[in-house]
Amino acid sequence: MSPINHDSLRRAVPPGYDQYREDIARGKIETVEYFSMTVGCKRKTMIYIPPGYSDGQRGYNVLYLLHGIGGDEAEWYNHAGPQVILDNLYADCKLAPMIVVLPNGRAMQNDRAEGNLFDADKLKAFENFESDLLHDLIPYVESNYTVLTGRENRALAGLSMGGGQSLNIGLGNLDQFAWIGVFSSAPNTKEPVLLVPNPEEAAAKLRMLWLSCGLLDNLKHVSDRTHAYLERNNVPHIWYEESGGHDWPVWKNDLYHFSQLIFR
Ligand code: FER
Repeated sequence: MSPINHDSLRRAVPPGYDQYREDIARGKIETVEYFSMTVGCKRKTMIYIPPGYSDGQRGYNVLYLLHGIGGDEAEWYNHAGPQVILDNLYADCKLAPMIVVLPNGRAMQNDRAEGNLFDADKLKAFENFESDLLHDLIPYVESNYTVLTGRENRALAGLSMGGGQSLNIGLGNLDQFAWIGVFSSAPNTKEPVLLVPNPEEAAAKLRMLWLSCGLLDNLKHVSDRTHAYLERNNVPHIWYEESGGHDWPVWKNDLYHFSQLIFR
């Protein structure tokens, strides 16, 4: 895979990609709870199960899709209707079989997006999520759904704070994730040299690293810095600068494209 810059993808979104279609099979999206040893309480996550899912089947890949600083496990659902975008893609045979887990990435007792979202303990909770994800949520998902459990069957992606988490956690745990998607990553993103201390290893292990950001995004310097380092150190990635700002049309567009490229 070579680094490519293709803003033209933006134009490739077909009209109606995010509109509810009457005549197609539907997946199911619901909220479930799991016990987190990391946080010491039950935590909520949303989960999208694709049309045709059945326990008897061989197993599904899993995409963990993370929210931003102002959100929680329902942020994607409330703003983007991911189940509509994904149902439409399944109807057009454009997705590999996957369930999509929409966790709450603020791993602390009160994980609601309230008060000052930049409080130190709340920012720390976005770091704590690494342990919640690896030791609590993934085991829960893998013991309650018919999913495949190899690194090549797991993707981690997210927007803004969740994009930073996807880089920090994903690149820090390449034995767990082969596919990483980063949409408009926030200043929680580690410095490149800490993120990828061993570029050769990252290049060998990654099946795909997608890095995108809106050209009008005030946080674009974070993505620029990451991209420049990856390029300089020959870590293949898709670099996608797109029209738009720090906003939902950008992230919906990213989900539409990224989801079609994983688990191939
Ligand atoms: C910051 C600016 C924005 C920051 C985080 C954000 C941790 C997150 C934005 C988002 O998730 O939308 O300085 O620092």
